[in-house]
Amino acid sequence: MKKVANYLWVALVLFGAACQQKAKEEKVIIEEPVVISDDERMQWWRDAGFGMFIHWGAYAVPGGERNGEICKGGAEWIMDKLDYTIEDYEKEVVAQFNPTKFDADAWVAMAKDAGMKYIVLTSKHHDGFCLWDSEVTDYDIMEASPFKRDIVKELAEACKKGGIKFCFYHSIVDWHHPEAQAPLYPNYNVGQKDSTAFNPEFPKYYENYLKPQVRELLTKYGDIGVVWFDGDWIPDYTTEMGKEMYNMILEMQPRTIVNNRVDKGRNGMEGMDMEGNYAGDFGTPEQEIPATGIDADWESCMTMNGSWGYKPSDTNWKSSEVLIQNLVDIVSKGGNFLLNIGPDPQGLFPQESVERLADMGKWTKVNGESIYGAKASPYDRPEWGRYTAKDGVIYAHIFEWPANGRLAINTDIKPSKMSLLADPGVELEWDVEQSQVVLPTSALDSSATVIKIEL
Ligand code: FHN
Repeated sequence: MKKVANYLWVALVLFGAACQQKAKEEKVIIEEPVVISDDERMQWWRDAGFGMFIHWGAYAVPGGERNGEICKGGAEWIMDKLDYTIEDYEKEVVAQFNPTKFDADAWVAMAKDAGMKYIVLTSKHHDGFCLWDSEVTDYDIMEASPFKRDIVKELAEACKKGGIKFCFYHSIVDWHHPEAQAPLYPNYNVGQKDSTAFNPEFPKYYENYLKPQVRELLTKYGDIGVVWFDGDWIPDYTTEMGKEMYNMILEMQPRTIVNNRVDKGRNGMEGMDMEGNYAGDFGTPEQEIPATGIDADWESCMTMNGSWGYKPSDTNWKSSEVLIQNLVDIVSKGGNFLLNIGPDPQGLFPQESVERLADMGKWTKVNGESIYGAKASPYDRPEWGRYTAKDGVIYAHIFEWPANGRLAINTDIKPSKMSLLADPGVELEWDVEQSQVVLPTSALDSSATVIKIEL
């Protein structure tokens, strides 16, 4: 009987497997379109709070100087500011770009150690030179420079390996592409010289060059966290183009985030959109922090000295303390901080940048709980620093240590427990009458000492 049962069991199992196989062959699996809510798409970025901007390209070779003349402003504008012809720029700058010390893994390690959660690399800046192996042009790292390595590919792979998001900056302005040049201005897009003039060739550049290059960047290098457009100001680029570009990106990678410079809504350097219906997921204040909190998604981008591109003559470096307090100020107002590095022509971060990244990393390792996933608090900004809030906890960031060792906090805050993120084992005394915290005699971190206030 047992043997018969066994045979029967085997027959049943074989029959079941055959039915499953048949069902699979017959079942038409319809891929449901990926529907992701904006909140779901934005969540990692909102929680990240802190990213690295990297302005790097052939402009690192002159470093803002040509025949002894210093380019005013950002060194990445040298082609325009020091009036290179396209031919001279190709010969004197692009053909000399050979950053043999470039090490993507080392860059990612420094970003992670600083507490940065994403990297935005200039794939192409206004000079039009492409840092990836483009099928659309030979004016790229593989053909026009002696380096012949795909920088975008190497950094995208290093980010994936390192577990941080890879994002790219892309300039709408292009001073090299023949169709982007206007007969009205000898060499380049009219946009940066005469913002009223139009370039009749621009629509061809948009269709046959700009969109195809954005498509190939979204096809060749895996998941892209953010597409960070720039150069939205030129009159040739229209809001219709911007909206079409935004939709194209989300069709290709539905989880990608796009800044507001994809369209025409940005209100200058303060970076938020004007009234109206514009594409783009976050505002982009540049070199400034909004005076008050903004109840919308926004990211302040800033340089460490005064130049986005490598500029050794610019020694006006912000201190680590200022950079840490900028990070806290921005997160306390509901924004992200995109802090820039301008690597040198060998592919190395300037030493001043390396030191500041290390200082920020020391601070975020101890106090990151008050930044990542934290938001603006509902309380008025205190004189002595900033509040952030997360999961029912308030974080008080003390920039100025009170001389009397007692910190007046907002009377609406009703603490149940208070401790120092830098010394969590010590519970702080709370003077209910005075609504004051009794502090240690001196600050644990001169940039910002953080108190965790559990309500
Ligand atoms: O012209 C660019 C500049 O070179 C730099 O890339 C900044 C960074 O966002 N954006 C433009 C100036 O607003």
